[in-house]
Amino acid sequence: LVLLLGGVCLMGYLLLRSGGGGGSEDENVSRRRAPGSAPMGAGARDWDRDLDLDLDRDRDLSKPVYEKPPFDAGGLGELGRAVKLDLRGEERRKEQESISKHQINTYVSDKISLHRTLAERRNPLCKEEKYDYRSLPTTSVVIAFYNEAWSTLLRTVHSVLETTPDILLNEIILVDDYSDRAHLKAPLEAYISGWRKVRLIRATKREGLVRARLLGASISTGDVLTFLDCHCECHVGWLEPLLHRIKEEPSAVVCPVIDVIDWNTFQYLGNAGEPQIGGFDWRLVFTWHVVPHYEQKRRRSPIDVIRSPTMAGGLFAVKKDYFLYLGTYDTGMEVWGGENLEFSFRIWQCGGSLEVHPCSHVGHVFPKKAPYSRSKALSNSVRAAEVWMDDYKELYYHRNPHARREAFGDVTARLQLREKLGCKSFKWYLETIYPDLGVPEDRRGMFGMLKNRGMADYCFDYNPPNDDLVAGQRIILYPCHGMGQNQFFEFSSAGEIQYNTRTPAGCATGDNISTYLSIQHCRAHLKPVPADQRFELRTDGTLFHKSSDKCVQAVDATDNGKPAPALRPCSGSAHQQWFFEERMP
Ligand code: LR7
Ligand code: MN
Repeated sequence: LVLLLGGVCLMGYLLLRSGGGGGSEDENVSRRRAPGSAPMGAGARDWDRDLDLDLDRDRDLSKPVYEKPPFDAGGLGELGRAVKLDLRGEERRKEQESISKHQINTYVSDKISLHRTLAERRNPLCKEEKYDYRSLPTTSVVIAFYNEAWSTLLRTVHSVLETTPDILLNEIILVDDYSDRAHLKAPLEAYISGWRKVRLIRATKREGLVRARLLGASISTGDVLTFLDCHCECHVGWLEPLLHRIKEEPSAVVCPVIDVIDWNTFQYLGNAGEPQIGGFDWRLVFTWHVVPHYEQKRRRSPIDVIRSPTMAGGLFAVKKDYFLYLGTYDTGMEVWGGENLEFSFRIWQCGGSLEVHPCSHVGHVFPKKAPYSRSKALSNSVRAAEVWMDDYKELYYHRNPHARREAFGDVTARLQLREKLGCKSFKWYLETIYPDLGVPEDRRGMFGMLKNRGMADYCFDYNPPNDDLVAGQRIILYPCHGMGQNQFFEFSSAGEIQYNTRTPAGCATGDNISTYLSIQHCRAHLKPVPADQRFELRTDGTLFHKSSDKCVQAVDATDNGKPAPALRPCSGSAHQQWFFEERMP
């Protein structure tokens, strides 16, 4: 391990505390009968007795590292309830200050017990699963943190200790990624000192989450590495399903269901319904999806694992030797972003599987907005594209022309890894693992900025009000920026004007009433393409909309005073002439 992680170890780290590491597991695993249990009936045969003792012992084997204090019915935020404080004056100011500092309402978090009990969120079938604790692999939980607030970090640690069977946990490894906040220095060390199974190591420079996690992994002793973000809460029974699946299939990388903890109220929003799986769009942004039909068919029970094309990145378990075999992480990635898609592609393309286990639930606080700069995400994504996406990386570059100019460093070692492991192509991955992702055609001259001749330097522009592609939002005209993204359109061979940077793809849709073009979900699966989404791009550049018998025209002042494309009687004027421009560096 040390050899393989050599690069990481060279960075140096300070081993601060090692509570428990090699401590005897047995002293905590009582083999006595539970108090009050009935004595064996006379005449019971030996094998009956053995069975009885076994069950008894297993009950003890699920004991957590530390018992959760009794549930406090009146406590703020207990059972994951929302906390809403009616604050005024100085207290209100402090609350606002906590939000602007952490992008999480840590004022509220500080008032909630670090040991709060969560309500049951699992499918009832999960509780019927019984595990043979002694045969499950052990794990090290690695939690990297950078400038995390006190109560969110410590609630994460307590929740792991209080929901994880002692016998399965080798240690929690906290990795401080060179934080500069005082509470994470001596006060943190003092707080955890004397705890069993909690170790704290510190990076000696800012490593970013990839190398920080690897630093933690490099001193781990468990069979399985379990990574968590530093603002999580584990639900009872979260770990067993992950380890059980890995025991059954050592090349499976398994994610818990990620429940949302509200950044403002700390409400725990999980539910027992079908979890979502991960995907991505052609900007290489991670997306969530409902479980597709073919996957539902493959599964035999609602508590079977769900295969997922990608993972969100923060929360997963992987067998340590398999993680090493797969080449851990790309250590050329900095700070935040991209590593989750890179790892997802690599897992699938190199013969593993990526799964979500419906019985494992972990809550995660999604902050109001990013609490630190994430500008490195671009070069990280480019590294992922360069190594794993073959020619499909062009689809990404077309939609992010600036990515092509990004200095992404050297990926030779990662390409060699791909070669060495004999990994499959991205085409295989798309066809086999993510068939639902629409693959754009990107025919030469038929994609990029959609520019008008009459209104020079104005382009089709689409800005969904939130991250979802909201059907019905109007397309506007905006000064061309050449950055792809929301000005990237493509004319498909079926005659659609597609907005397909995001998933699912949107299509320009015209109607006779408003005369404006809106983006709606493409309905091309209704062959032929529905008339309201069908256009003809003629050689003179006119975009003819057959169903309204009109042409797309650049109108500089629409009903709201702003320019937008609209359907008007065909005139052949320059305002009705369009062309695509793919701005290359
Ligand atoms: O420089 C850094 N050093 C760190 O140690 C930056 C971050 N970190 C730590 C950080 O303190 C945290 O514990 O790394 C962890 C992840 O950082 P977050 O919490 O700021 O990231 P996130 O939750 O916004 O982002 C998600 O995507 C990231 C892509 O790089 C990582 O994979 C995160 O782990 C991931 N989080 C999750 O998957 C939780 C569910 C969120 C979703 C969707
Ligand atoms: Mn996070």
